[in-house]
Amino acid sequence: MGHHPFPPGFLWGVATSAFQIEGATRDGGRGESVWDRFCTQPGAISDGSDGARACEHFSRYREDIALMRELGVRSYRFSIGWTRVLPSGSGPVNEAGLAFYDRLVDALLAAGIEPFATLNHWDQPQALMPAGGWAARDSVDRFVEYADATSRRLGDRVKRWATHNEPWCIAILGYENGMHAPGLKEPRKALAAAHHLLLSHGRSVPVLRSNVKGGEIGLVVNLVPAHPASPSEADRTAARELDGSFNRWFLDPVFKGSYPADAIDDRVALGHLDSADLPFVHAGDLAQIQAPIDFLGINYYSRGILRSTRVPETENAPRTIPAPPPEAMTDMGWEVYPDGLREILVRVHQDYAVKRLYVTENGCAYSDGPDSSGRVADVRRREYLRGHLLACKRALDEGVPLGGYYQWSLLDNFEWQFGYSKRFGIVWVDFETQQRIVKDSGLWYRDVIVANAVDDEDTRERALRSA
Ligand code: IFM
Repeated sequence: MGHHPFPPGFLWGVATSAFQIEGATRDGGRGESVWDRFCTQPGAISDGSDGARACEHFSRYREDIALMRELGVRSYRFSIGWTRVLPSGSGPVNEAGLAFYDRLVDALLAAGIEPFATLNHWDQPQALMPAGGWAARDSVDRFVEYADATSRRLGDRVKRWATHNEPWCIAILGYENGMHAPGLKEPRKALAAAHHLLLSHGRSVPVLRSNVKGGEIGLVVNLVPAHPASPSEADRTAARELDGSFNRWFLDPVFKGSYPADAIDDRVALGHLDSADLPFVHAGDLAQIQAPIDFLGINYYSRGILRSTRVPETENAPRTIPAPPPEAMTDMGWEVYPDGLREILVRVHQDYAVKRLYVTENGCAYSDGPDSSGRVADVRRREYLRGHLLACKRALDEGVPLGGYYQWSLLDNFEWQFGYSKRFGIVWVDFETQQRIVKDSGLWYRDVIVANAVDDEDTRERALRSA
């Protein structure tokens, strides 16, 4: 049996986001966000729910910090609700909103937990939508204004800041697929939105640096290892295309100062661009996007297996990819594939030479709830976490400068278009009573943190088997 120690000082964390847990969407002067509005669209959220109550973290944050303390987490990655700070997207800041984050940060520090703030976890002010939301260049200035106001206030205590969370999701799911707020299906706008997200990131880096003395500033992206379903050229092309549109479209501008040429050609071929001249890119933008950052946060959940649909089925049969066995799937229908995390960490390290990497999200949805004794025996989540932590360890052994791991998520919460039907927490939440119960996976994570190490196998189970 293997015992795998992690480096001293490795940051063991948990992550959440404002809209998914805070609730109190009409309290404390908060303004409407694009997700508040999206939730009112019939059919947008599968269980018809919204973020109005969520986990009531806005009033229960002290209880949640006590839970984190019990679990021994060293760092808490949360997001600031943009519309708590700037209810109408610009103009005077809402003192009550900033005061909430003051209290949260002070309570975290008093509990010995390092705060890690993300500025934009998808909740852009609805007031910016008439101008076009992220598809409009004006959003860049509005975001920098927000980053400035927030970091001026909290920068003396919060030392780790991410600008955006998963710009791919905001731009593509929000503006191209219509699955997320604001629910548009306009690929051209999606590409403009992606650019404005990246530009607002780059433009706020120097602002954050000047407001956060001795801070670490970065960006959080979700990445997917793209594997061809077969060695055929067509499938390899499909994998390259996904890698280009999903991964490199967001990494290359930040670290290389350019968009990937092959992925631009793919978009031209799809009719999403008229030519390789990107109309939304102005002179000087890419240099600003390339502002040096201190870390990249990587969110990893699963891999993609790509089968081309562009060649006749006879040449590339069978068309469909055999589904992994049910035990290898989470409730999201995502394959459990831990080595993809090692692969993506090593690849980013090799291709982009980032100073420091964090796994800023990793976790799984499983519906396990309390048994008659009140225990939540979520063995599948524990094994998911073990597999992915061992993948982190292999990446560290391969020289990746990995500084920490943030489990997604501390609490079961509002899972966007799936409402409360998908449970990602290591803490179970009864959304009626707001009772919290630490799941077995949470207790296991606590032991990992204490040991600063992960074992290949559960020692208690092994002892029981050999008894
Ligand atoms: O819940 C989300 C989170 O908000 C962003 N990353 C993926 C998680 C699971 O879908």
